[in-house]
Amino acid sequence: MKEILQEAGEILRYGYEHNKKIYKKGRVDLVTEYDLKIEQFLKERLSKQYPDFVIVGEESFGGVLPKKAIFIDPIDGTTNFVHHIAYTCISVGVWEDGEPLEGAIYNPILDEMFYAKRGEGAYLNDEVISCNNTENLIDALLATGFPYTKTEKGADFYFVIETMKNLLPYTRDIRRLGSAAIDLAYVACGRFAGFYEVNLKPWDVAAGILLVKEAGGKVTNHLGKPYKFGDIIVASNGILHEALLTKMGRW
Ligand code: 2AM
Ligand code: CA
Ligand code: CA
Ligand code: CA
Repeated sequence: MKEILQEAGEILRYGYEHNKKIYKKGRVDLVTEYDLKIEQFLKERLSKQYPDFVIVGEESFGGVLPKKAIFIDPIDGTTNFVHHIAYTCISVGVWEDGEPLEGAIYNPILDEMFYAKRGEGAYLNDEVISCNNTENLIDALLATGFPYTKTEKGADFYFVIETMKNLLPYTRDIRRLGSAAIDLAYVACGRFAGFYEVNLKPWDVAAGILLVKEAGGKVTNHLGKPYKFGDIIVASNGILHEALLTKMGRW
């Protein structure tokens, strides 16, 4: 899997340095020719390597979640990719019966390969990684993301504003890097103490969830219940998970 992501990373790195066709899927939702190219490349390579699994990719999702699925996000952080900001990656997560088995997140710009296999720990460029030991929110650097529906005063928008109001004064700071997969990888390697976001899709989190768990952290929904795709996601080093949930507010 790591070799496949490394090869896909070469396509991403080339696109990052060159002019590219950019399409709008929505008002602020971008897709480039490289999202499509990388998804195609991953589909071909992964379907040979994992013949029993159905590949579910952001740019070709049909609406059904198979029992044995490989969730791929060919470029997570497309807006960063387009604006030449280095927080952009390829994310691949292998799941069976609602449980993650294997996951990799590769940022080819920084050449950082995050990898985890169930029961075998989490790695960054072949070194073992673990979540940090931050105990108090006031010492915690957190990450979050904003949903696409940010102009409406709908539930998602309200969630963003309210959680920011509840958390920001009580933390070291909150980052918004623009790639949910990288945010989760950074919780796994201890750069962030926690991460939360509303309205993410399976391919955004499929690899990152396993990384955080294998690195000793915790992933739940906003109520502290086991995370299911579609829930608000809350990931942390585990130690400050309850404090984070409490301060966020129970939605
Ligand atoms: P994507 O790049 O694969 O679409 C972070 O909030 C998440 O939202 C990212 O994982 C990213 O996934 C997606 N995203 C990208 N551009 C966005 C935008 N302009 N507004 C909101 N979310 C965006
Ligand atoms: Ca997208
Ligand atoms: Ca994504
Ligand atoms: Ca994407």
